[in-house]
Amino acid sequence: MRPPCCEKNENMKKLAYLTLFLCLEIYQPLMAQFPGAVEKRSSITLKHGSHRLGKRTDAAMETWRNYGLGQFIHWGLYAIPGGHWNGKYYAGAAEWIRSWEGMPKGDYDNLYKEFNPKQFDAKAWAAQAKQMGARYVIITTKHHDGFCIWPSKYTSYTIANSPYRKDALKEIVDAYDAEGIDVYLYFSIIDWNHKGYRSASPQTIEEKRSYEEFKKFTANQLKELLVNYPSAKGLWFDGTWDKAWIEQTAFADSLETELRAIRPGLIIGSRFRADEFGRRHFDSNGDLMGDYEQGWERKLPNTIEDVHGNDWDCVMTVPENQWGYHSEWRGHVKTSVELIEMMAKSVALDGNFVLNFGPDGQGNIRPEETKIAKEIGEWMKVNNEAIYDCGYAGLEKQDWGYITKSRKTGKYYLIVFNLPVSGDLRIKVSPGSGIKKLYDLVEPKTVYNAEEIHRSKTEGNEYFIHLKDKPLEPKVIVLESTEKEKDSEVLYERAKT
Ligand code: FHN
Repeated sequence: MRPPCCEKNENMKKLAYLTLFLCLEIYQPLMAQFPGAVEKRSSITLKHGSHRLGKRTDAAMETWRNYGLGQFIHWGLYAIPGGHWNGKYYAGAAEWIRSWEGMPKGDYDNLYKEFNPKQFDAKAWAAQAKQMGARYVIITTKHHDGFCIWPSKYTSYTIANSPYRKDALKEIVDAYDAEGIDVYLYFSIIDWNHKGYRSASPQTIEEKRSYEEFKKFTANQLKELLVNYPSAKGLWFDGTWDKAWIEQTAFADSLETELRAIRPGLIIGSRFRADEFGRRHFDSNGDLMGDYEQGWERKLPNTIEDVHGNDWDCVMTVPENQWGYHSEWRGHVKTSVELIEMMAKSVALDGNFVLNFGPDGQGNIRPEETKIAKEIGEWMKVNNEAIYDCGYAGLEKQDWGYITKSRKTGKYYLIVFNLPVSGDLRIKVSPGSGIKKLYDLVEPKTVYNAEEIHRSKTEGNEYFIHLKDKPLEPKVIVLESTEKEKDSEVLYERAKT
């Protein structure tokens, strides 16, 4: 006879096996039926989580979504040392030089006395951005060093106290507005110049008191920016990863509400605040916090699944990791073709691509960046239709490049970067639809032979487009598709699978 405790253990084991069996039997076929199905997310009641599920559909956000290409500008005191100080080369990001070991903090903090960019011409910057094809700009109003390029009344560490004296931010906003380029204000929550700022959680009464002052200061500056620059369309936040800031859940949430009330339609990304469990970008239920995902910095998603149906932007540097001006770029410097490819990939995956520029201490945009802007601009001049107002096409990704689709006309754009040795571009259209017309975007007279293409059609709704010559630059082919064919054909297609 077995002791009762062993019997109990046996029963427990049986129950566990039965549960596992039932799970595998029921759950697996269910998941196989819905391959895209995500396991059920938790649904914690959150006070400071996401305030909206799904994409924003208002006009301001529609405009944002359709930009395609933007420009980022990092410009501040760090442009003066440009990655060097007292003959020493600092390899790290130039805009962080104040914090690099060996850099005398006092020297840096006095640089504002030298900030006098004699060659700064906001109109020339804006004209160059326009020529490149940028439809929005994100400008650093204040980076981590705390120096403000607008005359903030809440600190003396501003451009008003530099020899330049004038409001550079206003000059920039006015110049970009005049070119029809929407302006977004970059703002760093990290502020190395403010006494109350700290990265670790405040502990003592004094630390807590001064951090409260810092919070008030931050709120005042943000409201000041929105009031002083009423045409700005949004705020681009940075430096929000500190523990001290993450803990300010309720404060940041209510500040965001206040900022949105000041400027209806204001666009804020996912980098501003954390939920009550300290989760950033996505709250504890996995929902996006903010109007678009702001986590794609110097990297791109690979598949449409990676962006979870959200809006997003990618911010990219030309060299490896330099945002502010560094007089000596080392390592790989991206070419315009590489950057065009990143832009095409971003748009094909429903995002915007934002290219960074770091003007020098005199206000000049460096020649390498000017060259790249010019080359991208030349490509955009003739191919912008494949980028502007476009997004994910819903078609299978192909190795030769990227496919975008106009949200306005429904046309598809095949952006070719790597022509296969066969010279054939494979394209798989949606079930039930076909190809009405195919032609080169640049030379619309080059229409591809419809009959030939139709003859190439496979059972899997794939077509093969033969290109005689290898394109010398990223080439765009426009595909106009037929409306969905008769229902019976669609059903037939489906029945075969
Ligand atoms: O630390 C900054 C960095 O200097 C730069 O401003 C980038 C731009 O997205 N953001 C921070 C790092 O995430």
